[in-house]
Parts: sequence; structure tokens; C-alpha cells
Amino acid sequence: MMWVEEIETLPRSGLDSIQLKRLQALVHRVYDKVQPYRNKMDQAGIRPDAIRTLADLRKLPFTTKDDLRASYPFGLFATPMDDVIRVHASSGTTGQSTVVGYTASDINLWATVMARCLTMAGVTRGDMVHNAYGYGLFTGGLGAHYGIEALGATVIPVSGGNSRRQVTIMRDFGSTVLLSTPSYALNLADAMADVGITAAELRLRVGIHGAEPWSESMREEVERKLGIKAVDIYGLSEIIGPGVAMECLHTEHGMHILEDNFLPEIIDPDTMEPLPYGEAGELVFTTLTKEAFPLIRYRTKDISRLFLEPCGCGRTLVRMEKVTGRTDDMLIIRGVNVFPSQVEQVLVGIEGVEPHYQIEVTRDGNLDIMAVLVEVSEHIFSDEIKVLENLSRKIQADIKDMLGVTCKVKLVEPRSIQRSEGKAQRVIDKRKL
Ligand code: DLL
Repeated sequence: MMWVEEIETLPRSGLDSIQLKRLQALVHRVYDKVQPYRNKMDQAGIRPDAIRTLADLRKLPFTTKDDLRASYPFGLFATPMDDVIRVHASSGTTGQSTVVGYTASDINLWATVMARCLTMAGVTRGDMVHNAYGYGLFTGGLGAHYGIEALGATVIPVSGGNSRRQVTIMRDFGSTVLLSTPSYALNLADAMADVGITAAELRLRVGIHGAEPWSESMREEVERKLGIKAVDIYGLSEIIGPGVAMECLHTEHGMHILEDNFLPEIIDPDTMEPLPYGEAGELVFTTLTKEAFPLIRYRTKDISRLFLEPCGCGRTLVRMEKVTGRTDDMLIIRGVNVFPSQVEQVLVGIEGVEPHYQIEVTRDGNLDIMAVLVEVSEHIFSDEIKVLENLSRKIQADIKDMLGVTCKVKLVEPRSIQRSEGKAQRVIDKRKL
């Protein structure tokens, strides 16, 4: 168990004073060590010692994904590279992906917050944990892995894919806890049906699912098909990876944020003013304890709400509502974060293609299917079938290279994609979550 009672059940004033101390130290540190932060603070006329209370947080400038891209790959790191022992990256396999780094102490912190999250779901040393989050640049697999080990439970580092084999492993090894995206949990349920293994033959007790949005009806389906209690876990690479917030077994109303490390705010995405508890808006985080890649007021673009009401588990940590949407157009396709602008970037480099396109997302069973409709130019359209086939194959391969996602490509006639009068509607998301 990793139940840090002296922090997790602190009265508000105790948590506030820990946060303030850490925030002050952080602001001094980034001002001294990270040029882009110093520039931004200078521009805003803020000196580090202007932070006297937690309310002064709002004086600090926001950080956005664009800031991260502008300092790609390591420009926002606050420690020398010699002290960085791991990097991860999200969204896209090339160019402007978001790169994050960890010192040894950051990896330790990550393992601890992840272990604290697992504890919220009742995971203990005695558990056999089936970790089906992807291992690699994605933070899911390795982030969860270190947390499971820190807790002292047994980790099965199975990663994603090969679902039938996974089901056999779950049965033979007696997995008691499943970690996966919610959609992959449903895939595993299908694979069970395919190989003829029933939930009753498994020892699974709880599933910890996140990395993509999922609804209450999906939760019911996962619980019914796998015979488990399914809980939500939230995180993002920029802030640390999985382990930022987690549902406990007492609540169906939000995830406890590990706010001794990750200081949350909700802002109005238009006015950028902080909103009071209970109101929906964009979630913003400041990392209070990270060394290599600290972030100040990072705009997640995720929409949520914060609640302070006491929870049955005894934790006083603030809770965030299940993420209900985003303020930008980011899509999550089979666990990969995809921005329509990345698809556009591929298309503009291809001869014979018009800059008119639409991305259609559907779900076949539990699998996300992305189709890209692309207008071709007049002269290509009247060409032979073979030319069109080659073009479509090239677009598919280039998108796969750029994003790591296989999509369907449909070439359509010139001027057949509806022109909009304002903002083009690039995405049609037909998934019913
Ligand atoms: O998805 C980290 C993670 C791994 C979380 C495993 C939970 C479990 P990124 O790839 O950087 O990191 O994607 C972060 O995914 O801004 C949200 O839009 C979305 N997301 C993550 N968790 C949830 C969730 C990982 N529980 C982006 N519900 C975030 C809804 C989620 N969306």
C-alpha cells in the first residue's frame, strides 16, 4: 500500500501551505534555469518573489503546447542533460512531437504518485498486475510499470497487442488487476469470447483505465464483460504521464488529483480567467516537484471541473470530474494523439492533392477507424485507376510515418468536400463512446 496519510488527508490549510512553499521554490528555479520562462516572466513584469500567496499563481504566464514545440526538443528542460535519465514523447513520431524528460528523482516521484494511484483502487503487494499500456515513447507502459514495482505488486509487462495471448496470460498467471485503455479492455473482452475464456475463469478484480475519454456506459460494459470494477486514471506526458489523478473505490464522482505535486486550476478558455470550484472549464496544471521538466500553468486543453467535497475514502485531495472534452481539435485514435493539422502537413507536401480534406472517425467494435477524405486535382482525377491507387497508398504511408496511425484514404472528386463559410469542419467524429 502507498497511502501517504499525512498528506492525503491533510486539512485544506495544510495542503495549501505545502503547495505555496513548493510553488515559490519552483518559480525561483525556472526563472534562474530556463530561459524561455525567464523571458516570459520578464515580459509580464513578474519577479519570482511576487508569489506570496497561492492566489498569486494567476499572475504567472501560461505555458502552452506551442511553447513546448517552440523549444523542441529540450529547450524547456531545467536540469543539465547529464542529470536526465529518461525521455518520453507524445503525439506524432516525427518533428514537432512533445518531448519530456526525467531526472532520477523525477522517475522516483513518478513511481510514487503512480503507486499512490494504484493504492486508491485497492491494489496491494499481493496483486498480479497485467500492464497492457503500450511500452515505448508513450508514458503509459513504463509509467505504470515503475509504479507497480514501487508498490511491490507483481507486474506483467505485456504492453499492447496480441490480445488472444494476453487473455491466456491473464488466465494462466492469475492476473488480478488490468491496466489498459478502456477501448483495449473491451478488445480483450472480445478476445476472451474468441478463445472461449469466460470472466469467471479469471481472477481479475479491478481495471484501471485511462489515456482516452470514456463514458459511463463504456464503464458499465467493461465491468460487465470482464466482471471487474473499472476506475478512471488521468494523466498527460507533459505533467508526468499516468498518475496525475485517479478515482478511488469510494467515488464515482471524479478523480483525486495528487495536488501535493500537481497544482490544478480551471480557467475559462476564452478569457483565461480562473474559475471557482464546480465550474467547467479548461484544466491547467503547475508541476510543483518535478526537476527536469517543470511546467508552470500548463494549459491541458482538457475540459473538466474541480470539487472539494469530502470523499468517503478520507482523502482531502481535490477531485476532478471525468474529462468531458477538449477545447482544441485533438483526437485520440487507438491511443495516439492526433491533430488534424498534422494530417494537413502531410497532404500539402503531396502533388495532385488539394488542401481540402476531412477526417472521419468511426468505431468498428472497439477499434477506432480513421478515414481521411482528400480532394484530388482535376487532372489527377481523370487519370487511370492505377495512378489514383498509388496516390492513395502514398498518402496512407506518409500519414502512418508522421503519426504512427494507419488510416483509410478516400480520394474524392474536386469540389466535393463541403466548403464552410467560417471555420472548416475538418473532423467528423462518429464514435459513440
Ligand atoms: O495518455 C498518459 C496516460 C497513460 C494516462 C495511461 C492514463 C493512463 P498523453 O499521451 O500525453 O498521456 O495524452 C494525454 O490524453 O490531455 C487527455 O486528453 C487524454 N487523457 C488521458 N487520460 C484520460 C482520461 C497519457 N482518463 C491526453 N480520460 C490528455 C480522458 C484522458 N482523457
